[in-house]
Amino acid sequence: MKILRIEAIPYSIPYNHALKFASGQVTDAEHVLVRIHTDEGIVGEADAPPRPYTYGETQASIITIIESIFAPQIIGLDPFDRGKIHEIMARTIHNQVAKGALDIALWDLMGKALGTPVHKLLGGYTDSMRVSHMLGFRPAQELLDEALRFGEQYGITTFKLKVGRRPLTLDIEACHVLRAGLGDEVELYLDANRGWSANEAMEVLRRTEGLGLTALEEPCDAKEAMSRRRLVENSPIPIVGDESVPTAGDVSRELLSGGSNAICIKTARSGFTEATEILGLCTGLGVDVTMGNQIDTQVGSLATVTFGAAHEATTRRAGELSNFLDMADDLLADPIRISGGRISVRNVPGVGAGIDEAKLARYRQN
Ligand code: MUC
Ligand code: MG
Repeated sequence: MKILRIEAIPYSIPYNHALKFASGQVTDAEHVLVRIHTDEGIVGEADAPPRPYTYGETQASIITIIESIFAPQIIGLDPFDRGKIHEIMARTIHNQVAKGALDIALWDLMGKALGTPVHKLLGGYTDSMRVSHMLGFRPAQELLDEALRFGEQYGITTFKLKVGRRPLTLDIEACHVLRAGLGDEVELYLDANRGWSANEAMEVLRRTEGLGLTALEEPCDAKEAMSRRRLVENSPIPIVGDESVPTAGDVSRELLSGGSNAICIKTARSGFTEATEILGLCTGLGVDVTMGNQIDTQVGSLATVTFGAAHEATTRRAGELSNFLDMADDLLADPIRISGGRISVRNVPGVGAGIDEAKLARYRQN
């Protein structure tokens, strides 16, 4: 089998309300649908969500890097020869989301060619994941209302609260209001997207002591190495590396330097191949992992659950799988359902992200 053509299709779907966090906000899913076509008519697909405030990639940069750098070198290769394709992609640094989408599209292709679901190819540990929902910046009472609604409607009992605001009291109050309103059984953890200094993060941890928060993600920039290490050493809860660890090399640097003691894996920026390397590093070292959300569509969320459900270590914690619920529409022909707080993998060949072509035609931008 040979790769004939690679498409990078820009599309835009609005959000019902903006998702705001310390490093930016999202009002529209201006993403890129990547399609790898083969001479046997099998097509592999994946979603690429540009996050300029996180990785520096834009919709235009993802399309350009795929069309002008990667596609000319990859066309003609056998999609099963992933080692060759990864060697080509590694010659260009960064561009993690573009590379991640190409990798997932290759796995989708292989699954389709083998007539096997990709969650089975990756590990086949289980067939669903518990869902964690990410709450963006909002006044405390609105956050509580949203969490209660998601609990009632979808059975979700784990929430990640976006923090990193100043004054610190905004987020401290939100933590107290959520804990009081949701009760002790609900899991709550925080993600500051580098919004604070390490010392500010320490203060927040002191002033939320006793609330049973289970983790704090990217409290400050990991480049502030000394203060970050001091925070990790003194924090009673895990300090999770997210945007500081898109590659396996970044993970080893942050773990070895003491910048993080838990790791967020995101398939959107690591694909399935590098996510597997990262998972191996973490399980080998005894480091906890979470399956994170790159503010994914349903196509991206399906990729996350496909990887997450395939391994035991990634199912210990709830995966961040539900932010597509904030979108006005999506591309999947058969929408994801959240039931009893869980999302299931798809037992069809590939990843199972069948695209509704009419919707793609409506939202595509070229
Ligand atoms: C997250 O976990 O940080 C916000 C920015 C980004 O790149 O991902 C999201 C969620
Ligand atoms: Mg994060």
